[in-house]
Amino acid sequence: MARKSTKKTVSDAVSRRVMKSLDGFAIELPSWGFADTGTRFGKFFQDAAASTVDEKFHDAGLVNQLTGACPSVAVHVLWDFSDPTDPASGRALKKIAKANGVRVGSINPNVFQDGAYKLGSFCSPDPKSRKSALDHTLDSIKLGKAVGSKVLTMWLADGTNYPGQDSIYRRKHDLQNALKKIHGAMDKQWGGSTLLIEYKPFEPAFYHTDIADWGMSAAYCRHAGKRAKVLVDTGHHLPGCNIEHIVAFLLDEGMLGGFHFNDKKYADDDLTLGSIDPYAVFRIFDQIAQHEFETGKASKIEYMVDQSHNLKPKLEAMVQTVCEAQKLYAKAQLVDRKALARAQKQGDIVGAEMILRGAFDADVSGLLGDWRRKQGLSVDPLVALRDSGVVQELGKKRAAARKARGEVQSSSYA
Ligand code: PSV
Ligand code: MN
Repeated sequence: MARKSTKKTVSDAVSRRVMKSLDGFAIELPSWGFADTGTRFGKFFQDAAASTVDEKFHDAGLVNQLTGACPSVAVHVLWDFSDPTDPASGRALKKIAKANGVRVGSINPNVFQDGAYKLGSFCSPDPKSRKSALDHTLDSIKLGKAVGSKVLTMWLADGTNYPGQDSIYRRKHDLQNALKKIHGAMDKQWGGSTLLIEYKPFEPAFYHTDIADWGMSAAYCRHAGKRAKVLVDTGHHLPGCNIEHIVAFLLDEGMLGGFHFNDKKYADDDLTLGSIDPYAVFRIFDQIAQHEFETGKASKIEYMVDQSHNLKPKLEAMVQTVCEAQKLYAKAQLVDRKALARAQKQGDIVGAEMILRGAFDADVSGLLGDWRRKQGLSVDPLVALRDSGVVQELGKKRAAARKARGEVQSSSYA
């Protein structure tokens, strides 16, 4: 079987199907992805980085305008709400989102930053810290309702640094109880909402992490209740981990809730999607499309970006990631599922792999260009952004505004 180029082989019917599936492919942007971030060794500031909530939403709105694929923005409760205990601040944020042509998406409580969480949040040995984490999350649920969001995303930094530091059993039970209460509050107050539980193998905890992998996350979801689902942050896996297998397994269990997209060379969420291993991202989308093919129905999956990209210009990094996600998603829709099933049945390993590789290697730029033209967008949003000079303009404006506010954080690089 010769490998064929899509330009010649994609029929009108396939291209219509891919275009239709792109219509339904939305990716949420993280408000924090537009602000300056750093590493524990320091921060490198960018003149054009957003430093206010208005600026974050402005930038998210711009990425949505350029890509046509990002209608919502994930928010971090302590970083984005003027008063996290007051639902009125949620209503104010809703207005800011609307003014920028987007809406508020998933709500991320912050139970990792405060000194009270030094030994953990819901798992802390200190009941006061556990209570403070729960109170904050219950407030976050009220905010979620006030902004009209439907998703609460929980990520905990909880864990220990040394063997013997704490009882893993006690911590597990306290976390189960807290998640049950959170789920109960969502049930009562926030109809139709989903609780996403994220996992991470290490950092900031370096001996054990209370939700270290997808299996633990799924177990906590089951303890919490039906609306709890697993969130897969692509960066949060140890090297060599087969993420698409996890995705397929969770889908089959009805436990996959969503993604935080990014890439990594080692382990964490610092690089832009597909910058290291685009084939791995394609294989994730392939499993999702395969699940749809086998079950005849699409699963509800929240696609979100969560990447630190501390050196790339924020807006460019974000547009790059969204375009990369669309490209790899489109390629996965090209897999000839019936031919793949035949090859699998015959034990034709090479033939089956060629079907996948053929789709991955296919040139979908024409298809994506057609889709974008149909939406009235530029065929290459990244080039459009770079040609517009908007990053430089924002850099000048924001650097001047910071100076006027007396903030000294200019970088020698824009
Ligand atoms: C933690 O590393 C994480 O992936 C969680 O999703 C947080 O909400 C986010 O990053 C904060 O930067
Ligand atoms: Mn994440």
